[in-house]
Amino acid sequence: MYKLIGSPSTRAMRVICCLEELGLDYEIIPAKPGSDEAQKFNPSGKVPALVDDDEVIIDSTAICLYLADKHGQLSFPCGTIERAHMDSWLYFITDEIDAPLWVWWKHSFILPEAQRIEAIKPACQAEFERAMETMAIRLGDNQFLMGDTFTVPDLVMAHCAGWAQLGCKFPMPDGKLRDYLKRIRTRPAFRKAAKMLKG
Ligand SMILES: N[C@@H](CCC(=O)N[C@@H](CS)C(=O)NCC(=O)O)C(=O)O
Repeated sequence: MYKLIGSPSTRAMRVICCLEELGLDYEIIPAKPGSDEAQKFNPSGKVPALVDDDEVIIDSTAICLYLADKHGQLSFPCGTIERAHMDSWLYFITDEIDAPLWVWWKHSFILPEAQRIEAIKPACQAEFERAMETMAIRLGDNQFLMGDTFTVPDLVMAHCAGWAQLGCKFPMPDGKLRDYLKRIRTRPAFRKAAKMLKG
C-alpha cells in the first residue's frame, strides 16, 4: 500500500486525487509542512512525499506522474508527441500558475511577518490572471487539456484553481475555463478528495 505524507489541505491533495482516479489503496500520514515528521521523508521538510516500498518520491507533480506512468493511466508514453504536449502543460502550470500562487501565499500566511511584502501580491495576481488567459486560449473547446483524455495536468490545474479561488480569493472568469474546472471537480475522485478536506 502506498503511504502519502501530507494532509489534504496541502499539495498532497493532488496526489490524493491521482490515487483516487487510479483506484489505488493508500494510507495518509498527515505530517505538517516543515515538521520533523515531514523532514524524515524530505530533507526540505516539504510535503507531499510518497513512500512506495523502500523508495520515497518527493514533489507532487513528480509523484502524480510516477503513479500515472506506473499504472498506465492519466498520461501518455514517454517519447510520444502527446507526452510532449502533456509535459508542456505541466511545466506551464507549475511555472506560471503554481509559482505566483505560492509567492502570494507565502507573503500572506507562511513567511514570518517581518519578511512579508504586501506590495508583491498584486503582481502575483496579475501573473496568475495572465496565465488564465493563455490557458483559456490553449484549452479552446477541448474537454480536457489533452483533448478527450483526462491526464495529470488536469488534476494539478484543478488543485491550483481551487487554491486560487478559495484560498487567495482570486476571481475566476466565467465561460469555458470555469466549465472545464467544474468538469474536473465533479469527477467522483475529486468529490471524494474534497470530502477529506472538509474532514
Ligand atoms: N513543488 C513542491 C512544493 C511543495 C511545497 O511547497 N509544499 C508546501 C505545502 S503545500 C510545504 O511543505 N511548505 C513548507 C515549506 O515551504 O517549508 C510540490 O509540488 O510538492
